[in-house]
Amino acid sequence: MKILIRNMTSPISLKMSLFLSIGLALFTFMGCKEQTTRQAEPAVPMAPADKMEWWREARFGMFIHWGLYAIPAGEHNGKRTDRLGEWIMNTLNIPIKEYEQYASKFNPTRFNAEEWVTLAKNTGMKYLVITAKHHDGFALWDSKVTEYDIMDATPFQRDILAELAEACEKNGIKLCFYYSIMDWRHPDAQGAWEPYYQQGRHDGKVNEAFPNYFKSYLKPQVTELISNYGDIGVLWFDGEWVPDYTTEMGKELYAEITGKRPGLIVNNRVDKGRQGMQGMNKEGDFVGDFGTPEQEVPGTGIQGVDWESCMTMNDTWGYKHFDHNWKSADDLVRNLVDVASKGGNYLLNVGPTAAGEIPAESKDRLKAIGKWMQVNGEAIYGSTASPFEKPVWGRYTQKENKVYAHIFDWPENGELPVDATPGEFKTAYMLADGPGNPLDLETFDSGSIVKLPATAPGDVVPVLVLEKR
Ligand code: FHN
Repeated sequence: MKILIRNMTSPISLKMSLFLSIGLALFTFMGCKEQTTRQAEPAVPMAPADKMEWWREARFGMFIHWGLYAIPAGEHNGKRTDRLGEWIMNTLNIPIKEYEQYASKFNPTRFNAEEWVTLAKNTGMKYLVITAKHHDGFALWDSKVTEYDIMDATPFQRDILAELAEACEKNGIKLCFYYSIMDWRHPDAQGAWEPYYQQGRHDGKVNEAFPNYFKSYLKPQVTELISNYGDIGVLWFDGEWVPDYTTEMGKELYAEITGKRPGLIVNNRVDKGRQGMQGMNKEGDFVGDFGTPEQEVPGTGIQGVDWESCMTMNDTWGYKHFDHNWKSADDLVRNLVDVASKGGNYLLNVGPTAAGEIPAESKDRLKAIGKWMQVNGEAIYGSTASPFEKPVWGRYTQKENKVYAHIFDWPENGELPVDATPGEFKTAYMLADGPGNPLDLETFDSGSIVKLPATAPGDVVPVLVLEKR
């Protein structure tokens, strides 16, 4: 059975809204009836018409992997990990007590929420997903269910998430939180036989204590995140693969979260929906509002559901001081276009340093992308997947009465073959030049040719607009 990921026609969303409206009606009735005995509970606000609207319009967001792992930055006691920076506790088998020492050293005095948020905004990103708690269990906010957090365990003692919430609110950026279900520190979340879970190394024994971690720690922390930081946009779960976390827990968590915050978007990793593949598992009924292919752009997108491809700029999510394998800004722009041409969102990662700075290499790339987005953002925001097959020279996106041709390879003869039925398009022009500079558009039975300007513009991916009649 197809995955019941939320979309406008999926039974789950129709059932959910029916359930919510009956629930709301009952709630209101009961509230009135008992008005004399107690103040009616505030009715659960209904999800907006479609909670995904802002997300589909946004198309482009910033992922931030930041935590204690930025201190070792890939190297602990002189030993380097060749894996992900944020996995160092696990890949170098650092005992919990030893790793915890990093908390007393976490003092990111150069952290400036306004700087990070305006960098995302100037890049053309519309939302920001930060690792509130990654697998190591350290909380970047003042959590009431643990001392292992930024306020109680570090000399920094500032609520990072609160500062980001203020900066996001001020700059019109949607703040979103990443939360890891897997927790290498909490005593009830450990594998039955080893201090940490490793993919595929769980011995199959059920960890009887895990439900307690789920109920008395994970849920209260999630409630803190969705209640204390204003109008957050997305709850981005991860680490769902641990065997002790069940699809029943996922469904329970999804229902509780969306019951409290009907407008909140939750990714498919709240459940077991991506098992076996990074994208969407078409088997079984899983909950979640969008699919999460990672470090890849699915060849033809993921049909029929919302999805977001998350990607690093080098090879690690969390900062590693010796990872210099940076993707070029041009490649990052082409990735963004590729994802949008298939109807997806692009979540591009930065891994700030222990001092609280986004690496210069990341900032340089973000500035270059921002320059491209300033000219061509119209072809990305609110766009939907190409109406045509992928052309040899680039990609298409579409929005309202326009098709956008993103030109990766400028034709030497200046003639761009475009898919079109005779008479489909009334005009063609370079987005950068505007409709006042129309180009010759010749239509034949087999398609159309646009005569491009003699020299390719300097832009990494020039965009041609084809306007429908
Ligand atoms: O294990 C994590 C990893 O550290 C990183 O957070 C990525 C980002 O999506 N998610 C998991 C791997 O799938």
